[in-house]
Amino acid sequence: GKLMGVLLAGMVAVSLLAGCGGGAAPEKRTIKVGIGLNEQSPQYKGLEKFKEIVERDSKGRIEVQLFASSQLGDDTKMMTALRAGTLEMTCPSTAPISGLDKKWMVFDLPFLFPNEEVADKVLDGPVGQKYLDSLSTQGIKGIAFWENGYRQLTNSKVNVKTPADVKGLKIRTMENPVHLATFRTLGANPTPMPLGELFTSMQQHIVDGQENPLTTIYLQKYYEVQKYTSVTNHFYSPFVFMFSQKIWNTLPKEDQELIARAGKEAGIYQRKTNREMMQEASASLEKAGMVVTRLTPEQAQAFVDATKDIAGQFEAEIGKDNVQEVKAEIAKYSQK
Ligand code: TF8
Repeated sequence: GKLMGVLLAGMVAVSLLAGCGGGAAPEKRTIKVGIGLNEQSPQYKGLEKFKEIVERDSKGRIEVQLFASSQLGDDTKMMTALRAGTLEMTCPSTAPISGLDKKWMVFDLPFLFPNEEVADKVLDGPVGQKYLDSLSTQGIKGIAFWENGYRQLTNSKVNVKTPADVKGLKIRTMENPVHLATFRTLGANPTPMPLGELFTSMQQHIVDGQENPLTTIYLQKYYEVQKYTSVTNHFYSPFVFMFSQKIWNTLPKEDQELIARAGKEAGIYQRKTNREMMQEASASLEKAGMVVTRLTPEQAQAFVDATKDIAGQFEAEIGKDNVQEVKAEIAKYSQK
């Protein structure tokens, strides 16, 4: 009776003290995450997994709020918000990261990664980690590489099978010098613009085409305004799941660890989902009325040959060592 009461009171006092002292119980907090793609995308499915893990493992103490479809701005704008500390997280392609640090252009060189398994090994290995870590000098905490994936070319005018077919086409690209140079080399007229403006631009024939992974072409309904998809695999786009360094620095270590772990785990799920959904996308596009063209090995090789000088052209800007290092990693993981 009485003794129990005294003991309980003592325990309450101790836990209250602990709550106020140096080892403060972590506060409640909200993490906002913005992305460019819509809620059907594999990217969003990855975010839902992230939310599930963080909310479960923090027992609801951390709430994760998701914003799709460029509601919070395009990739570049969201990265600016991360750097300013006004948004916690986003997940851009590597392409716009080159606006902060040119060495990131290395991942967007044409026909760089031979397959997804090698991309995983390079990006999840020490070299990928080095790139993630280097973002801290830009005010960004790199959490993990996720996958946007191999990019394919769509347009409303011609069934593209060879580099010559691309000539004169107005193609929307991301804002990345390597992407622009690659399409210029192919004879296209590349026009960079944010993804949020793309659908309307194609509808109004401001551009003839664009390039994105098959899932995006399908889930963003580009088939409504595009006739031809050519499976060119010309770039492999990694995503980078990232956090505001400014906000990160205010988090207790246990929250940092939870977020980093959840971001990596969600990334494994996101890549898997991405690859599964990619399997269906081609048939779905055909059902929706698009002509989907798979290139013969000779046709595919013609695109590789036409863009083979791009890496050399950007070697100085990216840094010769950086290009060599990434290429050596790819070579290492490619042989088996
Ligand atoms: C693009 C990219 C985008 C993604 C997304 C906005 O073409 O592929 O779909 O970066 O987060 O802009």
